[in-house]
Amino acid sequence: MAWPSGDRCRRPWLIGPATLLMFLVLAVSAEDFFLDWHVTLDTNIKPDQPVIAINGLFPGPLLNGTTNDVFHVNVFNEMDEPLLITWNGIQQRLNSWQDGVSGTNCPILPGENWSYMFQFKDQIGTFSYFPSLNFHKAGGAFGPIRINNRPIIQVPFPKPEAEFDLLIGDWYNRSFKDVRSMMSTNLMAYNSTPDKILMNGKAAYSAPPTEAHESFTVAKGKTYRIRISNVGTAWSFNFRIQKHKMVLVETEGSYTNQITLDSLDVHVGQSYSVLVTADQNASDYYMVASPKMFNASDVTRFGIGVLHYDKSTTPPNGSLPNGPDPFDQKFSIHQARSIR
Ligand SMILES: *[C@@H]1O[C@H](CO)[C@@H](O)[C@H](O)[C@H]1NC(C)=O
Ligand SMILES: *[C@@H]1O[C@H](CO)[C@@H](O)[C@H](O)[C@H]1NC(C)=O
Ligand SMILES: *[C@@H]1O[C@H](CO)[C@@H](O)[C@H](O)[C@H]1NC(C)=O
Ligand SMILES: *[C@@H]1O[C@H](CO)[C@@H](O)[C@H](O)[C@H]1NC(C)=O
Ligand SMILES: *[C@@H]1O[C@H](CO)[C@@H](O)[C@H](O)[C@H]1NC(C)=O
Ligand SMILES: CC(=O)N[C@H]1CO[C@H](CO)[C@@H](O)[C@@H]1O
Repeated sequence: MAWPSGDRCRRPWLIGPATLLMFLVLAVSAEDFFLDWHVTLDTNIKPDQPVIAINGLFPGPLLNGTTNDVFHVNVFNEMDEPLLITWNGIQQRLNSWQDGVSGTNCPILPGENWSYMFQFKDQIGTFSYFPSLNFHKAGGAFGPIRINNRPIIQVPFPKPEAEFDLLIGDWYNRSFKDVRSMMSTNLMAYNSTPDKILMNGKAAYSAPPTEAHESFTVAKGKTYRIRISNVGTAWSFNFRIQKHKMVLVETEGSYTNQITLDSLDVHVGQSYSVLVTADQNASDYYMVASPKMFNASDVTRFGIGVLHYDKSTTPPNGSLPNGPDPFDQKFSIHQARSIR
């Protein structure tokens, strides 16, 4: 892999007169957030190989802001290779050099730091960030982004009891460096499949008990917003919750027509918000993400988490909820077309 360096890589001035004016005008209502992020290779965090952690966290910390807020993220690259982080879906108007992709941004060299500065200008919704160079995404450094409405702007559904970020992605049971080498030959790149699916960086419920699984605690009768992003590198997945319906309300910055779903297809890079009401008997229920275009009988590769009712004393039981046939492309297309 090549990345620009030296003269080709001079950084443009951050603050021109126009940008300065923009920030002065908006300073009235928007908030500034100043964050230090230390990006490291972490060998202590499960699952099984060095993961790329931000401030010791995998997935990385939540960026939680409101429309027009300004984020200053000082990224310290404490890995042994160049790094960039991209803010997937943030529009970066007049600000493309903050987007963190090769070509508009210089890589942050090992041992160096660089401060991103960008605004959630006129945006709302659910997004994610991830590292954009060198297959780092297969190792971590991704995380959730929430842009909340300003208080005077109405949200088209009642305020949920709580919100959960749910980053789901395929995962290889080896280091991202090995995965990267593997992907450099066509034969391997086309024929290898991920080994499993993680939910918020955690293994499946069915994995050995030494590996934590994801669990969301809910109260019977209450409604929750789950913000789902596909942070994987290869697999689309179908997401569903045992015995529960989901109401789709938002995707990547737009509120949608509210449709009730048994399951939702999420392709790589996409984000959705669904409302889930805890309207079943107090129990634990499976949350499942199964790969598309892959033989569904191999449940060892599924992402499996738990929706836990706070009064529940029973572990999840019964069979995993069925999704559509993973090879049924008409289902995917029809679902995508029904979202407006
Ligand atoms: C996110 O920000 C909103 C708006 O400031 C706040 O109400 C909410 O509590 C924050 N959530 C988290 C998890 O930080
Ligand atoms: C690197 O971090 C230091 C200390 O926080 C800060 O003063 C400096 O502006 C940062 N450099 C860049 C290029 O962001
Ligand atoms: C990795 O996953 C594959 C299945 O995709 C399995 O055959 C192999 O044993 C796993 N290796 C390790 C070290 O867990
Ligand atoms: C809750 O449990 C009761 C008794 O076991 C059963 O009759 C009822 O159908 C259950 N309700 C739901 C929503 O599953
Ligand atoms: C799916 O896998 C099962 C068990 O591993 C196998 O019996 C079945 O033939 C496979 N189906 C397809 C369509 O490959
Ligand atoms: C999802 C499901 O079937 N949950 C059941 C697990 O077992 C308890 C106790 O038998 C039932 O009450 C739950 O409904």
